Amino acid sequence: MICAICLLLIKSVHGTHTEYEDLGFYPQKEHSLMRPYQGTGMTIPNWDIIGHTIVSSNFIRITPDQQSRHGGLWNKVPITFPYWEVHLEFKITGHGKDLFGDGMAFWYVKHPMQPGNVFGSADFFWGLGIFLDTYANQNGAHAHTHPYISAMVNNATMAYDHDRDGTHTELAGCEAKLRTAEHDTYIAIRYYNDTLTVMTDVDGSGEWTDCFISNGVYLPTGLYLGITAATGDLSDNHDIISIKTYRLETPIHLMDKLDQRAMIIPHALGSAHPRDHIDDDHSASGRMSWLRFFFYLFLTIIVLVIAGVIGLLIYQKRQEVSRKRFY
Ligand SMILES: [Ca+2]
Repeated sequence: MICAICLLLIKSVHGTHTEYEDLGFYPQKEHSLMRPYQGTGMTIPNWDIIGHTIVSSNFIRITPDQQSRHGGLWNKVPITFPYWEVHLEFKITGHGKDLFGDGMAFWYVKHPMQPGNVFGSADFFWGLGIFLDTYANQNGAHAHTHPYISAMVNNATMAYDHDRDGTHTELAGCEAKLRTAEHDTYIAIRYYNDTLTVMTDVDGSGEWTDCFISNGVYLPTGLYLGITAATGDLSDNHDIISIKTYRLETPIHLMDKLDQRAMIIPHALGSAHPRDHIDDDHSASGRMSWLRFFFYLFLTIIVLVIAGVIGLLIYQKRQEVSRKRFY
């Protein structure tokens, strides 16, 4: 039974952000992270860190502003509810004026704590990745400029193409001037009713701005939240200040189907199909063999028609000869 209060218009206040949503927002402590980060020991309750990540009293530095660093901050507890919203306060800064990188990623994936080459985490992931890509690897080849935020939904079959900034597999994206020390910067990731919405507040306004809304996004329950970042030849400080996770009201029609949500294979109806050169060659050679087949068929018909005409002429000639002989 849905409690009456859950159906009320709920006002949610997130730091400086004030939102009115026709949704229930239920803060989830075990999926959130706020100062002071550390409990009684050196560990962070419910969170693990890997790589070059360090914890200070004011922020968690996923990578320092040094070359060839990678790090990660991973939630230890899987998300068990279908719909959620995460508000991430982050800061990307560094000594570089024009050249800096590589960026940061937000994850909702099956396998946490796996270092790799996608902003510090493993490729061929199972779930959702949101990339805050500060460096244009393929500069001039995109219709957008960097920093650029993009989303990718993967069922462990696709590779993130770093050299092309992931444009071949991206679900949606937006430009965002998210690299600044001037003011606080935030990103909100909402997954509700199989729709993925990403919003930013990177201009110090305290208001959310839509980055993109993508319908038809299917993500299972039981995956893990994480943040990773990486530097290469170029570098930046990639810092996390806070993570606030909310459970969103589960729609009534899903109440008796919650077990099935865990079985979903991650996919998105709006995803760009990965461009596979081998498949392209196959389809080209497929077209060629069809063309060849029709060419030979046409040639065979011509030959048969000519043979038929010649046969008919020979037959008529013989008939004529035999008639002459008869008379
Ligand atoms: Ca890039």
